[in-house]
Amino acid sequence: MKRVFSGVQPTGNIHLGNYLGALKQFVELQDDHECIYCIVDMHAITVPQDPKVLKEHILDVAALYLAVGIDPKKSIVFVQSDVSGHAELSWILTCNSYTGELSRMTQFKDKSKNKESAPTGLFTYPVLMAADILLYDTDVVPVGNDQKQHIEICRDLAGRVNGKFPGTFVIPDGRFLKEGARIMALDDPTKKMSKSAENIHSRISLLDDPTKIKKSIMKATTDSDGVVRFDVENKPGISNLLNIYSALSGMSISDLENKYEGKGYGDFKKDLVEVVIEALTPIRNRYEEIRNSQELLDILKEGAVKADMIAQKTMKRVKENFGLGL
Ligand code: AQP
Repeated sequence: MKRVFSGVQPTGNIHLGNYLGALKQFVELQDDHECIYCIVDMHAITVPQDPKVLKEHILDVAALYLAVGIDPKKSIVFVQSDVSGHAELSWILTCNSYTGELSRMTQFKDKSKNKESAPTGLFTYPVLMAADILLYDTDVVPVGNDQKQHIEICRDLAGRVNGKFPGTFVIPDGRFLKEGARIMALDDPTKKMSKSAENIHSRISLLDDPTKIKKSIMKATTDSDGVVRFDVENKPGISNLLNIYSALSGMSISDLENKYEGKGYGDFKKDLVEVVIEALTPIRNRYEEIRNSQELLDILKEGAVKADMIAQKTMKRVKENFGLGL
């Protein structure tokens, strides 16, 4: 069985972008892959975090993993900082990375824009992400397509190390979906939907109640043309809503275009509100059941033990190949 690894940062509540770009794939892959899903809290501290809030967000993301359908009997679910191999391997990879390639990462450029100096952790974020993936001899990494560049640098780093020390790493492949691969912000469809954006109506979080969902969708930026048609270049707002509608309902974009031919954006948005509420209600209900349970803590504890066993095996091989330790 091929091994799958992926993670989500506990930087806020998971939104439709995270769900459609990444989590839906996590669930689909469980049946015929060996899956490892992580809550990447060490990535979260690349920007300042309130420790109490961070702790809550770790549990929120863990509960949402389970609520969307990740099954701890099939998949390993754990918190990144509970397995020390991530930080260890990250340092070894840092010593094999170059400032030039890291400066080209668009996520770093975006997050450090207009700052005279940026946190080093933000700069080396892709190296830690490469360590996360390579630590588990991962074959497949399901992510949204905003992460394409990070998967590429992970592959480059693994290939570079293997060039010096053959057989050190398995070279992973990214897995990107077509629909939902990149969900854009509702208030500005030129930017990706994000957990940390200030405007709460820029995103739909999986825990939003029906009133909030309705408000965010009805307020979503569209255009003045009034035709429901997929055209990312000229109609990014409507195209983004069509993407969401299609990914959640299973209807193709062209079927949706036909369905709303001659109808205005009002009708289209009203139906989309229903589709989103129907998809998210069971997730919210399941989340409420498990968020404060002992079961959740036990799953994370057990997951960390299992993940650590795999990580230690890899670290032994890596350290031996690099000539580290005794
Ligand atoms: N808008 C998006 N569309 C599709 N996929 C997305 N992902 C994130 N945003 C979108 C995918 O979700 C997974 C987890 O993302 P993450 O939390 O590790 O980091 P991120 O990409 O930085 O997500 P956010 O929501 O934008 O968080 P903040 O605001 O904290 O930076 C990844 O697979 C990602 O591709």
